[in-house]
Amino acid sequence: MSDLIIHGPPQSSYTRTARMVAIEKGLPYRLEPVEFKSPAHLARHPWGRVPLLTHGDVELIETSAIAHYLDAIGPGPALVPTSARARAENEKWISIIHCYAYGDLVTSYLFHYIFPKTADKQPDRALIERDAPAMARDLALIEAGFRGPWLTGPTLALADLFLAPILAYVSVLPEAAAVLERSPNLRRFLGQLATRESFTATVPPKP
Ligand SMILES: N[C@@H](CCC(=O)N[C@@H](CS)C(=O)NCC(=O)O)C(=O)O
Repeated sequence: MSDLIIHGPPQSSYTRTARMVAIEKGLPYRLEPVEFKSPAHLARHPWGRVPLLTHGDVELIETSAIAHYLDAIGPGPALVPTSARARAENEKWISIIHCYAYGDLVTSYLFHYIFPKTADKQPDRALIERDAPAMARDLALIEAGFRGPWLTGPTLALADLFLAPILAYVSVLPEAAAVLERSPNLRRFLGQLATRESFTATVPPKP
């Protein structure tokens, strides 16, 4: 089989999703860095995002496409549920994470902590207080949506691997930790992840 290369930094939550899918599917891969917004990067991804995937003559962008490709080629257990309802819910959660939750949890809330724009480089409390309610609302909706130990039911699915990196990132921050205290499904979910190689082998380095 051709080398499988996932291009992206280990801090990137979407790159972590692609790596987790590869590991869950039993696919050896290599992680390669990307020179962000370089001509080579923009030639592969005109919007300048990560991850990218190279597998022989297959070149892919967009994490959902990458994840579905890896699910189709890997020998590990299927990560797309079989029942019509769970299949649709898997796509629903992936779409919700792309369209709403990634923005609310990561680029709004989390980024106030890891990329503070204040002169003293301390998190801006006013911005955190402004954006924490959307993060809390999203986590509450996800908590209420669990259909079993995993988001879509009894088995791990792609949607779980989109949720895992962003939930892990925010779970250590105080406003999100307070939501988790009243969210047994999300806490159990984090506990289950902690036992999986796909999660432990992809822990991002400290910012
Ligand atoms: N729709 C893209 C989103 C990927 C994405 O936003 N990745 C982040 C890193 S987790 C990124 O590349 N950020 C760089 C930027 O926004 O300039 C996908 O699903 O792959």
